[in-house]
Amino acid sequence: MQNFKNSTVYQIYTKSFMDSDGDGLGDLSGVTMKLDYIKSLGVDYIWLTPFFVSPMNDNGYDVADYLSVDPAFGTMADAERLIQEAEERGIGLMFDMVFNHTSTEHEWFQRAMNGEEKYMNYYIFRDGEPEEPPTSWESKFGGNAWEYVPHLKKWYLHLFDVTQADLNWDNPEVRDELKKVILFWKEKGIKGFRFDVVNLISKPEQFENDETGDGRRFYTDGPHVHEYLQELVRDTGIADMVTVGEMSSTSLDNCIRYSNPDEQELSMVFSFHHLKVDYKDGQKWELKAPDYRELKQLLETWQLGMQEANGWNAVFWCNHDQPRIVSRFGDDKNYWKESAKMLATMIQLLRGTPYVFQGEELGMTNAYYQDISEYRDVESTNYYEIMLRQGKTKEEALKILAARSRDNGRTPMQWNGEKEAGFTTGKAWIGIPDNHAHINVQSEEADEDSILAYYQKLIALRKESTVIADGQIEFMYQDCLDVFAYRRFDEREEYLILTNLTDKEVRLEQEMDQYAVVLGNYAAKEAPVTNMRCGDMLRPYEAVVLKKL
Ligand code: TEU
Repeated sequence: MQNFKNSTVYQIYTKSFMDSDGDGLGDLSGVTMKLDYIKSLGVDYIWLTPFFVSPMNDNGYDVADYLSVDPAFGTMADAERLIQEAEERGIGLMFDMVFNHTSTEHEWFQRAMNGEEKYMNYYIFRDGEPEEPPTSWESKFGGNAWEYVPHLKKWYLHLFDVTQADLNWDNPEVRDELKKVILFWKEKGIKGFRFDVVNLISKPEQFENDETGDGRRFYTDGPHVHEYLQELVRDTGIADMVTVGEMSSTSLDNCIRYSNPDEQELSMVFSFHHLKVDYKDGQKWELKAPDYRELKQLLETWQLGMQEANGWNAVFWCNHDQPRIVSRFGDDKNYWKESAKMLATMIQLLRGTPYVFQGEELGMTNAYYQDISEYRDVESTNYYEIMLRQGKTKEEALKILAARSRDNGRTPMQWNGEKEAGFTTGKAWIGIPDNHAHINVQSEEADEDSILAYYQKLIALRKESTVIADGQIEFMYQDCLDVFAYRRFDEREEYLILTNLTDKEVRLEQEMDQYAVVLGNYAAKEAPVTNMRCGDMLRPYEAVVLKKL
C-alpha cells in the first residue's frame, strides 16, 4: 500500500493560521509554533498554501518569484526551520505550486512587457484590436479572460485575475523553468506538492469563441495535459512523493489517468463536482438548497469509478476557496456539533486520502459578514460589482456572498476565546466571527466530546484499519435521500458507515448483520452496542461507524 493511502493531510491557509509577529498576518513561524497541535491531530502531511513573493492580489496565488519567501510570511530560514521541525515530528510538508499562471509582477512577465520575444513566448499573447478580445472566454474571477496591452498591440490570456497571466506550457523553456522550481523545493526536504489548477495548463492550438459557455471546454483537461504532467514528474523524479492536483471542472476519465499509478502522473486529485450541488443551474452566484440526491450520486459515481480503474481521490469538504461545511450542508445553529461530526464521518471514511482544512476540525463556521467592506477576496469583490450591475440589490448580493464567498474559509484559525481568537497580538487582516468565544482549540481540547476530539478519532481509525485505508467501497441506501451509507471491506474485515443527512429522525429500512459500534456522534443506545437493526431510528444528523462482528 502506498503510504498516502493511510494518511491524512492538514491544509493550512498560511495567511490565516497563526501570526508570530503581531502584524495581523499569519506566517511561517506561526505554523512552526503550532506544530505540536498539528501533531496532536494525528495527520501525516501539511499542505501549506503559497508563501512565495507575491503582490497578494490573490493572496499568494499570484506568484512573482517561486524561489523566495514573501517577507510578509517570513524568511527562507523560517521555511527551512519549519520543514525540519515538522520532520522531527513525523510530518511531511507539501508546498503549493501555482504553475498555470504567474503574477504580472513576475520578472518573466515584466520582460515580456518590455517586448523581449523570449519572455513573450512564456505567456499567451495574441495580436488584436483593442476593441476585440481574441475570444469570448470569461475569467473565473469575472469579466473577459483577455487583457489588452496597448504598447505591444497584443492581448494576453488570464483565466483568473488580470494580474495572473497564463503561462505557455507549449514552450519547452517554460516547462524547464517550472521543473527547476520543483527541484529547488524538493532539495529543501519537503515530501510533496499540491498543483494549483493543473488541469488547465494545456491550451488548445486554435483559440475560438465559445458560443455556449465561458470557454472552459476548450482548455479544461487540455490536449497535452497528461503528457506535460508525465514529463514534469519524470524529469524532477517526484513519482514517489505525495502529489495532488487541483482539477477544475474535470471529468472522471481524466482523473483516472491523472491518478492511476501506471500513468506516473499524480498520487491523487481534487475534483469539485460534489461541491456544486447547491449551485443553481451550475452557477456559483445563484443560491439553491443542497441537492442531496445529486450529492449522493456524485460521490458514488466518483468513488466507484476511481475504484474500478485504480484511481485515487483526495476526499474533502473544505478548503480556502469553499464556504465552511457545517454552515453549508450542516446546521451550525441547532445541530452544530452533531452535524459537523456527521459530515466528517461521511467524507473521511471514503476511499481516498482525506484533507482537513484548518478549523474544520473545530467546526468553524462561515464568517457571516454584513457589509461589503468586510470582504477581502478579489473574486468576492469582483462578483459583488457584477451582481449589482446585473440588477441584484445590495441585500441580495450580500446574501449570496455570505453563503458563497471564499472569505468564509479564510477567517483566522480560532485558537482561544480571547481577543482576535489568539491568532494575533495585533489586528487580524480579516474579521473573526464572534463565535470564537466557544468554537476554539483551547475549549475543544478540554472537552472529550468536542468536534476536535472526534476528528482525532476518525484520523486514528484510518491509521489503525487497512480496510479504511485501502479496502473496497460499496454504497447502500442509494434511493433514500435522508441517509448516506457505505461499507468498507476486504476479505477479513468490514465497516459500515451510516449517516443521517437531515435534522429529522430517520428509520433504517435495510436488514443488517451483527455489528459493534466503533464511533458515533451520539451516546450509544445500548452498552455494549452490538447492533443497529432494521427499524432502528437514526437521530438528527446521527453518524455511526460500525464494525462487523
Ligand atoms: O482555485 C481554482 C479555482 O478555479 C477555484 O477554486 C476558484 O476559486 C473558484 O472556482 C472560483 O469560483 C485555485 C486556488 O485554490 C485559488 O485560491 C486561486 O485563486 C486560483 O486557483 C488561482 O490560482
